[in-house]
Amino acid sequence: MKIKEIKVTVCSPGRNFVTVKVITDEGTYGIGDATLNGREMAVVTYLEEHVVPCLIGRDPSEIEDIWQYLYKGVYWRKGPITMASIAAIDMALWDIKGKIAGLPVYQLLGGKSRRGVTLYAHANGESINDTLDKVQEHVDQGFKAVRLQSAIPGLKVTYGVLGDKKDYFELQGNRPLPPEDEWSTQKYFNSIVDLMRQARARFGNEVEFLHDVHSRLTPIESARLGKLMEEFSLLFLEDASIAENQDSYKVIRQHTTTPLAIGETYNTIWDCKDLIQNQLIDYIRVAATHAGGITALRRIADFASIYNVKIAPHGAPDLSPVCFAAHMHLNIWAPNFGIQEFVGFGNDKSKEIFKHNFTVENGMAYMSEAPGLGIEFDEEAALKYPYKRSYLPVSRLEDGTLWNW
Ligand code: KDG
Ligand code: MG
Repeated sequence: MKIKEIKVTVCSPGRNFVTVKVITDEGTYGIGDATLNGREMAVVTYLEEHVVPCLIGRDPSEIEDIWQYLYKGVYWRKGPITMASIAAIDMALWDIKGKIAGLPVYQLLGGKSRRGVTLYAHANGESINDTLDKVQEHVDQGFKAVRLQSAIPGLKVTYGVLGDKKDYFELQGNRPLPPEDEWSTQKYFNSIVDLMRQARARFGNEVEFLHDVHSRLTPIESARLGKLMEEFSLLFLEDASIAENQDSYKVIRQHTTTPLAIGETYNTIWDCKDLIQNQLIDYIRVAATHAGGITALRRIADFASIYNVKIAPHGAPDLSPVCFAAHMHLNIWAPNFGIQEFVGFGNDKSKEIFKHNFTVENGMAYMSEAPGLGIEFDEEAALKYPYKRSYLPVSRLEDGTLWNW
């Protein structure tokens, strides 16, 4: 069997998604997600100009060799554009392998380690009460874990809070240039403790709480936050600080027992090797789309398992449902699975394009025995929603200084 054709499609059913379809000469095909929020077209060019021509005629069953060829075989290793491209091809090849074997991908990884995948939902509000009402909605739906983000009093916008937008899937619909958000560490500290205190007072200890700092704090500030959060027993505190210098997490770790999670922007195991090996984190949040696909995430999960670090894959609305499918297979298999971020299965336009039969019940996601990844991509439907340039906001301090994401 040979790879005959590879198509790259960008669609925007609210968010931009880059989808790869690898087609064999025997007619079997597989799909993969190559979406890199705000840099989508760079990945499309990388794939079309530098990856697709090298893969035509190759044997699609040689997933590992193709992965190594696209990673080691290239002088310029790593980076988000390279790794998103490798990821999409890798997912598509696993999809093909599963379809040919007549087995879901998780069976090829080693089979199920659990009945279903535990999810955490998002509660984002304009005020603490508003956020807590959203927690209530998720609890009423059966979720046992919820991420809490609330608008910070005194700031015009708080990243991650919806404002007047109806849903996450439209959040970035019309941002042809990056908007600018404000950040104040002092204002944040003035409100975050109240949010968690009121949440525990209202929901007791039956619900797991999580919180994402979006890397806005320095390590010592994160250490302080971690200590303040201890009384609220978070499942994890996410992206407390940037960890380009992985050693910097030692500062946080030595001050607090609040569990730490990081990794959604990481592209390889090298970005988190020290964090994992030195047990500076508890959850690694790499996404299949951004860190080299199923092949790479399987390797990171195995490495992390030696150090008691669990996987908690990124699940934001800017990862396509194809990435969610890849995560489902990894999560159901990985002995060290922690939790999966979940914001729903997309809006109606997205559901018209991506078809699957994953189900959610009482805060858990379940999958069928469908062979491969168990997700279909409708190219005709995708063409109805063309690419729209759109960016995440940049973050500035109140005096104008450009700040961390
Ligand atoms: O592209 C950026 C988003 O995916 C990110 O802001 C979402 O932090 C995020 C999360 O945890 O889902
Ligand atoms: Mg995050």
